[in-house]
Amino acid sequence: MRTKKEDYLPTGADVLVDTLIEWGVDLIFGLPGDGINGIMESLRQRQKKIRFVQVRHEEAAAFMACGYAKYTGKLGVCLATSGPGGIHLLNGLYDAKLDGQPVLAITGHHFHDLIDTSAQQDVDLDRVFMDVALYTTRVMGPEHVANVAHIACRTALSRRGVAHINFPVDLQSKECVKKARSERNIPGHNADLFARRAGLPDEEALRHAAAILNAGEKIVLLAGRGALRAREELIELAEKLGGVIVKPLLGKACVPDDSPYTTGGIGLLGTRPSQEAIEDCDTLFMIGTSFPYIEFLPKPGRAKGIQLDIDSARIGLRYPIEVGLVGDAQRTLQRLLPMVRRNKDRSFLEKAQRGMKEWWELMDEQGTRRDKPMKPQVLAHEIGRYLSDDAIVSCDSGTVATWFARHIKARNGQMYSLSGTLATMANGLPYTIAAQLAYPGRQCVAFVGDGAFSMLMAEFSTAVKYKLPIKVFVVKNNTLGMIKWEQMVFLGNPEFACDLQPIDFAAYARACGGAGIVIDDPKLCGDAVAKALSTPGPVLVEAIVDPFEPPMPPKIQAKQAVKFAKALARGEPKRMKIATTILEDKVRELV
Ligand SMILES: Cc1ncc(C[n+]2csc(CCOP(=O)(O)OP(=O)(O)O)c2C)c(N)n1
Ligand SMILES: [Mg+2]
Repeated sequence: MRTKKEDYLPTGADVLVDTLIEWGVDLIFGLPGDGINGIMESLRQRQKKIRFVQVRHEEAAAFMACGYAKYTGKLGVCLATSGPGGIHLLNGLYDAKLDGQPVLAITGHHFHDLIDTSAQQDVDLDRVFMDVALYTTRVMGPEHVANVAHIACRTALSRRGVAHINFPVDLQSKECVKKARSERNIPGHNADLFARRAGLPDEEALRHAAAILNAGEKIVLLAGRGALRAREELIELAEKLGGVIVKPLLGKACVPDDSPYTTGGIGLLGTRPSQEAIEDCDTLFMIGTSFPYIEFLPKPGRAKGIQLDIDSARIGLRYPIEVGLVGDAQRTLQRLLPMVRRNKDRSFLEKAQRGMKEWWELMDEQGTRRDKPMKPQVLAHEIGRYLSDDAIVSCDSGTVATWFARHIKARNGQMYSLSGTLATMANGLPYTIAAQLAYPGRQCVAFVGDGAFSMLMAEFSTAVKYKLPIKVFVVKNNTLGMIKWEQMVFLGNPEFACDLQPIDFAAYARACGGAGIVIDDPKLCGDAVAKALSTPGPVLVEAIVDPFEPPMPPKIQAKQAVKFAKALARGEPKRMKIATTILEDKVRELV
């Protein structure tokens, strides 16, 4: 045993963890296993500098890394053991890949000299991760670690995606010895430095874009996640152009919902004024968005297109644009603004504002209904009212995303996210845990479906373990609601295999050591939401809602109505209840 400090030789794992620390990583999400024991030991010894957060399922660790990256702009890091542990990470890593988030995944591998011998947990994760990762490599020895770790961190950050290091377990604990280095592997030739791009398009492209904007009369600014830090510039541009800001869901917080320049969301869970603005516009300016539902964009050629994106590979991805601006949204808009003239014709904007007035009246009507069973919109409406100005709200895929999109009004200073492009379930709770770890003083809220929550519900105990005062609203309709409606409305089929066996979520939360509250009365909902938000510690609210409330599209297409009628006629088991709920909603919209 060595005693003198100068005799200390770092292990391969020490080098990895020290490199992460050099890159400013202070949080790592994961679950131990015998394939990563060496890394765990290095983390144990460095607890003051880097915190390990233990999850119950590695998928959650990857979601946490992705959510952490989304909410902080920093590198998210997750760690899993060899074989099954690494495989569990995949869904969360695809979430990061598809939403362009910098995430580093570290996995263990078998003893280096047993790899590819059908040994236990002998899965070549560096090959498994080839599609999801921009950079995936296998460590060949402790002297290799610094080289690959620097590249992995830099690649994830600069190319905004997933990097992966697969680390054979024996090499993790092996000490670095000078003579083991190959002669050309001279130490000290790396830098833990990430240089940001200035991010500005060239002058000519800017002038071209300004000319198109100045010639346009009905301009839509489609502002996604890349526009989140360009709030003032977006508003100034909309004001000058008499244009309308339409927000794909990842851009929900780019301007507050009460801004007179926005018509809110787009797509199936968007607003009617957004859809009308898109249908009517002559110019479409896409800013930091790769909104994937192209059927909701103007028909090709109907509007002149401009696109601004940090990644030139995304320019022209969704629309036949005439000019592409490659750059940072905020800085590019700052350059563009002086080139843009004020549009005197305000009629396009004013029409959208009239539409929004009606839209909000409809949303308020839906959000303040007092009938039982409680409408899910009522819960979302009350959450929106009582959230604090610094709230960070995460959602899952499902009908819940519709209520989240329409009824929780984003305010200045808040943050909102969900799995945008992968549209996975179960990310909402891990995102919220990551948000709370990143911002201990802020209000972190999950708004999730019962189906999605139950996929990774064990992570509620992670919040209890780490004393994270998250607030989780589980929208309990005892069904995979979104799919039920899709089967009926898109395909004309009666619903099949969507019912969920009810779970007493509030009791579960208490069993985990948190608080569990049930809300089922719309009259008491506001008070209960306020109480839940102010209850210290982790709180789960089980909100029992009407399973028959449909997530209506902003405008129903005739073919959807026909399919829906067919589904009811073909023996939809709950057709009477469904038909009356929809009829009732429709009548309320009209009166
Ligand atoms: C991992 C995953 N599995 C399946 C789906 C397909 N899917 C999308 S929404 C949904 C239902 C969600 O149900 P729930 O969480 O209860 O929310 P609700 O629709 O009832 O509001 C399903 C199964 C998905 N998006 N992701
Ligand atoms: Mg559900």
